[in-house]
Amino acid sequence: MTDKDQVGFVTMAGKKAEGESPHIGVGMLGYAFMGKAHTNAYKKLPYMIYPSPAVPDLVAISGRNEASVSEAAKRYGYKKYYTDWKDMLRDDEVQLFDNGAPNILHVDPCIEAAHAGKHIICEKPLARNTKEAAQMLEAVEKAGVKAMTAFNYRFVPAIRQAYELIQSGALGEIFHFRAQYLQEWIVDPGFPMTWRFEKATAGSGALGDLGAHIIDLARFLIGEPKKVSAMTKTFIKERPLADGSGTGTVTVDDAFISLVEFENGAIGTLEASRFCPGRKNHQVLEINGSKGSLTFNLERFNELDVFWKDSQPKETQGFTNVLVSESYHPFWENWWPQGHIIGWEHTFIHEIAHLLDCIVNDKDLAPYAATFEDGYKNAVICDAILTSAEKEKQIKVKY
Ligand code: SOE
Repeated sequence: MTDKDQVGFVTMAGKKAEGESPHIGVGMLGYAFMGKAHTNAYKKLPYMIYPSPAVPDLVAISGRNEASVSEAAKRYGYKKYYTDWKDMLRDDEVQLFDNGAPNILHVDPCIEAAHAGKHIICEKPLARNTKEAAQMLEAVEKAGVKAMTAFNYRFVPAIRQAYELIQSGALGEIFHFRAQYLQEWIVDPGFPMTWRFEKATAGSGALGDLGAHIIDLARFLIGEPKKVSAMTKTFIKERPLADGSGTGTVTVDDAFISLVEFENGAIGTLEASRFCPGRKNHQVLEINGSKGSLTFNLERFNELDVFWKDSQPKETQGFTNVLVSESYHPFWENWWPQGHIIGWEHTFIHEIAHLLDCIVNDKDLAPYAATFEDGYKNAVICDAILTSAEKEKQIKVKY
């Protein structure tokens, strides 16, 4: 028996021959946007990340509608399909549960998966609120499974590079973290009701959908927030129902803006909205420290702008645009020659490769990936932002 065999769940993984990557059976819930993005990563990973920490086997996919889920199984290459996620979680071939379902379907399936001893990757936001997130965290801690919250932007090479620079002290004392996550796709009042517009199904609106990402990046890059004060706004309160039978009431925020004070003394702003015509997937970060500044724009995925205060004569000082695509940049050892750029889909490959490595080699997901604890803390901050907006006062973040 090797050391790896002792690591509980790894014993469940298929092949163990010398020099051969173990196999891990994947069970996916949901087949829409995130189901597709994650499946794409499982398929590419074994031949792009070499040697792959593990080879994902697409065991099963689940969803309520049999016609759609069977078609998805065929299209994506899953061996089986289930119309009830509970049946999928009873399948012994499934070792890793991937939850790409709408927010309302995060809590029960993840808790059930933990009880069944499956490792988990769950889409963000981890839960609709703090209470659910706490239950999920407790379940995975008790089960001792690896549990990742899929905050994929931690796996953008330029963002990991920013993390490394900040950790090394290159930016000095951090004064500011400023982030916006702006999109345009619901500005049309004719855009129909979906689960994303109801508190009961989504938890929150732009806050949980987009804000959760920049909250996670703030915690990853800068540290823990101490206090928040915020404003939320719902611009369009009634939307047409998708079946044309009338209108439904929007019960979540369309946008939020928050001021944040961090434990380390930095201050910042966070803003998210899906009402910004012209902004497609505009996630912009700026970090200012005593020795320099960094800025990143998701729509310029491969680039990081840096300014070093004392590195040049003042006459030629300015922001430098760095193309993050060298073999020595984070994640790049597996990709193309310099300048042959990568994109959004690759964040999922990096994220899942890390998860598989942590599963088969019993490593910690933190600090590089968001755990369920990070997902829980994120939910606490989202709830603090909502409370602040509702009560019109500053709220202390208490985990
Ligand atoms: C839609 O607003 C969305 O797809 C989010 O749900 C994702 O989390 C984000 O990465 C991109 O935008």
